[in-house]
Amino acid sequence: MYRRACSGALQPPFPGIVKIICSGALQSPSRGFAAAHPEATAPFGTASDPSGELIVPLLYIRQQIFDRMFKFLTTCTVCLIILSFLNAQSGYSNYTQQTARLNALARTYPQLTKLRSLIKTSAGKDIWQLSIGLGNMDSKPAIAVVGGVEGNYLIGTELAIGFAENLLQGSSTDSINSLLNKTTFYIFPNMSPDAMEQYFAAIKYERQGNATVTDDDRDGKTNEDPFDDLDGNGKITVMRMESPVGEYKTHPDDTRVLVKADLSKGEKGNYTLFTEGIDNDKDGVLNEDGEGGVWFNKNFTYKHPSFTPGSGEFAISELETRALADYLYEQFNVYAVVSFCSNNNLSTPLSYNATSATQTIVGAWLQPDIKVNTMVSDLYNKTLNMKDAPVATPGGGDFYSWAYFHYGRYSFSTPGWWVPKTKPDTTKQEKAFTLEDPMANYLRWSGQQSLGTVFTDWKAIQHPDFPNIKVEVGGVDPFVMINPPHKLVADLVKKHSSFLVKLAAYQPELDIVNLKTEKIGGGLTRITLDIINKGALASHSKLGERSYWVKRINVKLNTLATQSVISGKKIQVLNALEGYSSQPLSWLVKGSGKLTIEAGSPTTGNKTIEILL
Ligand SMILES: [Ca+2]
Ligand SMILES: [Ca+2]
Ligand SMILES: [Ca+2]
Ligand SMILES: [Ca+2]
Repeated sequence: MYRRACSGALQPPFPGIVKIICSGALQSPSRGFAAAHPEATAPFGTASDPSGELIVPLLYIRQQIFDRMFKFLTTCTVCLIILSFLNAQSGYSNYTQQTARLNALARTYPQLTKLRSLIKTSAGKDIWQLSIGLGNMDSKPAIAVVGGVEGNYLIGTELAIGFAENLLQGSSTDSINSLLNKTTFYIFPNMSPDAMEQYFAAIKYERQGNATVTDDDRDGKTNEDPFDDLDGNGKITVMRMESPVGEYKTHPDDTRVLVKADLSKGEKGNYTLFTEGIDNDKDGVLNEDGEGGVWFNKNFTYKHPSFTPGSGEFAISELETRALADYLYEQFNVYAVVSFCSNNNLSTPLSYNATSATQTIVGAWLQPDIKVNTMVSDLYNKTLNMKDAPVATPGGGDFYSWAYFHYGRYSFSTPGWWVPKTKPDTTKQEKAFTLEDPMANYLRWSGQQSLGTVFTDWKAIQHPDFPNIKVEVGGVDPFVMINPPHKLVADLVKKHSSFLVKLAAYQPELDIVNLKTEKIGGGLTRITLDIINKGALASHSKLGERSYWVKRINVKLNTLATQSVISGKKIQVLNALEGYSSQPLSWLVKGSGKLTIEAGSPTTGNKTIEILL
């Protein structure tokens, strides 16, 4: 038996295992191997025939086995090194790697960080919150930084974790140390961990929904018609079907690309476009209900798109949306929310819409907040120096709109990266496009950047739902048009970190100046002073000023029992103080001795002065 094992079954499985490991099935090669070859689980020392007859000298066999084991382990090690190298090259961190990076920061910088799981998603993945600051973090004005707002924007999560890494690596410098003395950062790197893992899955597609099981088309069945990888390339792209009444035609300068035919110019389309797949449930619609439940960026309260796929049964229906909203509502010290997703008011600021802004239910940013947006956008563009960002209108139920309209804070959002407008490379005989199109531009750019294969060429398939019609599968890879090649991530992290640090320097900051006390007879003293905002941002957004849930600047006179305030309020609440502005206040106080005046709010910090009457 052993001879058989040695000369036959035992020999080939070793290279077999190596092959399995090399091809990526790392989890259970030994289990698979053992199941397929139970004889190989026999201890090596029992190398004897059942009859007890030794067929080959034992030492020789041991040496043979040792040699093979050594070769096997060496090959495994090489494979693992190659795998980890490839992994490092491919770049984007999956959930496990994100978790490891955050834990590493918490371990390395215990004095400056607090890492906790805000909540677990329905799939059991932690929503991490990394708070960075000094001392009592919740008592200082804060910026919330949120990534994974959309599960397909991996760059957003990289920017959020990368910012934390950059900030903490610089924490020994005086400038970062004094920043952390004044400002707290609440970082939520990935609000869509269930969806984001689709990037790393066997079949890649841009997913935004979490693991909540949903019936997207409300037919009583769940996940009954997902995408189908018809060409077996591990990616969900698109299908084009020839049709005399199709909406699409090929791009005049790049035949790989389809563009909408312009009916107003008398153009005629000849293709209909679908996502890749078949009609699994035969209801006449393709891929209408696959895996992927509720979208984080569709589940918030402002203009919640109820009854649309991905929005949830009701606003804030999901564990992670609820947890974040609940948490932030209690954090009165947050003055700005910076999120990374398709929504964008950083590279291009919003413009004032008087009609919507003056409605009873405010439908657009208020004018003073638009000014702030313009200023912050200017800071962003000067720091990033990236042009031609795509325009995106929030789709409702989105986090960025909630942060302004319902949370009442300055809300800034950016995709973090977009495909630059690309000039033709004349050395490659490229010509200027006669028709501007994002995909054609992307393919030109990726070609010039030598990014390798990013487009699956159109290939005809037999489609069961469209017999006798020419259907082709192909198209640009998922993710690549919204997430940069990983080699660009470090520079983007550096620039966005710089932007966030500069934004913190715009923080509202309260002070009390120009104090004057005048004795006016009769034991009365007139006190005058200016409350000023030394920061560039207003103490609160104008919209926040209207919110009962935002804590405005409170000014309080603490008098002795022998003192009384004759005129002026002992306690008063101020409206938002614009950036670099002041508000004069005065009181008439009767009596003598010490009194203190306190002014402050969670977003501006506090200031106390002492006066001797
Ligand atoms: Ca369904
Ligand atoms: Ca495919
Ligand atoms: Ca269907
Ligand atoms: Ca399908």
